[in-house]
Amino acid sequence: MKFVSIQSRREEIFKILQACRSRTLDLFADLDSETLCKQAHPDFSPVGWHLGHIAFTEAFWILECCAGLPPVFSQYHKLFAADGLPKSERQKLPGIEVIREYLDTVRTQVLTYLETAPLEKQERLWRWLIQHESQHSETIAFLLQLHRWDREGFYTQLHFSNPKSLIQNPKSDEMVEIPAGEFAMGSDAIDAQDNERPVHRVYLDAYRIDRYPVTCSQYRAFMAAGGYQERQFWSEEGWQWLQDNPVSQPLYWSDSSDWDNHPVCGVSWYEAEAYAQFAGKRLPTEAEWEKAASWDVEKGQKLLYPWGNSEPNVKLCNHDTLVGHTTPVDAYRGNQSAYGCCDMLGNVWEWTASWFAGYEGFKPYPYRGYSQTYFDNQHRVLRGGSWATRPWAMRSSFRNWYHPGVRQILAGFRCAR
Ligand code: AVJ
Ligand code: FE
Repeated sequence: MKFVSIQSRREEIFKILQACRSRTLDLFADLDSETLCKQAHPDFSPVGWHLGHIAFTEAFWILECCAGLPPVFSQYHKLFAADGLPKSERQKLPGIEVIREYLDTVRTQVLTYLETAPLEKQERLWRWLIQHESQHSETIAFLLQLHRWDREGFYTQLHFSNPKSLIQNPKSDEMVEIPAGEFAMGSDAIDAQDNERPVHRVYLDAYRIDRYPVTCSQYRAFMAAGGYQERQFWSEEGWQWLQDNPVSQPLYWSDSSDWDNHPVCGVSWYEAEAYAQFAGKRLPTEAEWEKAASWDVEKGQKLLYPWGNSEPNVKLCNHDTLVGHTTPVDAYRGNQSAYGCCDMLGNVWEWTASWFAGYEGFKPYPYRGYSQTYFDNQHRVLRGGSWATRPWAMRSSFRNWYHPGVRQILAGFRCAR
């Protein structure tokens, strides 16, 4: 490991805190007060709540726990704490100016504290906090999409300028062969979440995995084959889910062939499972996904990102709400993994077959309810990040998790065999 002075790490954290905040606030530019306070869906809080919760979390961990400062805006603690009120009671919110004032007041104190904070002991917490905001920022982004979609129909506003598919017909059926062997799973880096730790060796038998995420045109074939009507494609649980949630297409779906090379987006885990069954494939385990994304067998090394160790940017993948919707699965040159898998980070989250669970030796951080509460065999792991994922929460070892029935998140999938 190369030595990085505390001072330059302080500066880096300062820069990222500010960059992350600026991306969050961009989402609220000319947002009306009704949308701020309204639930887009009963499973999710209003976007204004997420914004206040970002301020609350920063104040709690940095100002109260680290700096030992007295609480600020304590009248809003119950409202903006994750365990304060049920989601349906989070709609009576202060105005955007007040929430902004809350954010700014906290941030000013936080930056002052950062100047002298004992980073050698706290760096992990600061980096966790940045990722906490990043994740809420993504949630805000897809909730705003849901609101827009309710108002005007999601696809009317889209125009496909850039980037385009590189080739007319990406061979989206192609699979990549991953030979048997060990790889290093997880991360012990300073910015790793508790659920990514510790790094451990995993042996996998040979398998094949799709080179690209499943596209809309592939998924259309499933629909045309009676995908949503035929019992045979669905597991027992999946069929039950379909009876309880009678849908006939992904949530973010368009019939237009303009979308053919885009990844399917807005499917539950059960729909992904059914498609895989239809295709004679299965969903990859998260270990299979991570090995395909990150292992460089020739170097015997794990890479941070499929393309190597350089940070995500606009030329490498569709992320950070820079495009604002999905892009063709082959639109980005040079983002393939060492094994040759494409479009693994950004664009759409990818459902995996795995239940969310702690790796052996798991230690909760910074609190039990961050990850461990969800090791309950009721959450499936997603990998890779979406078009709305912030760069600070996107890497090959990053794990996301949701109930298998959730469709509002920006999720697609790829298959394995
Ligand atoms: C991992 C994205 C499911 O947003 O509920 C945010 C992350 N945890 N605050 C969520 C999280 C606490 C979490 N997800
Ligand atoms: Fe949170």
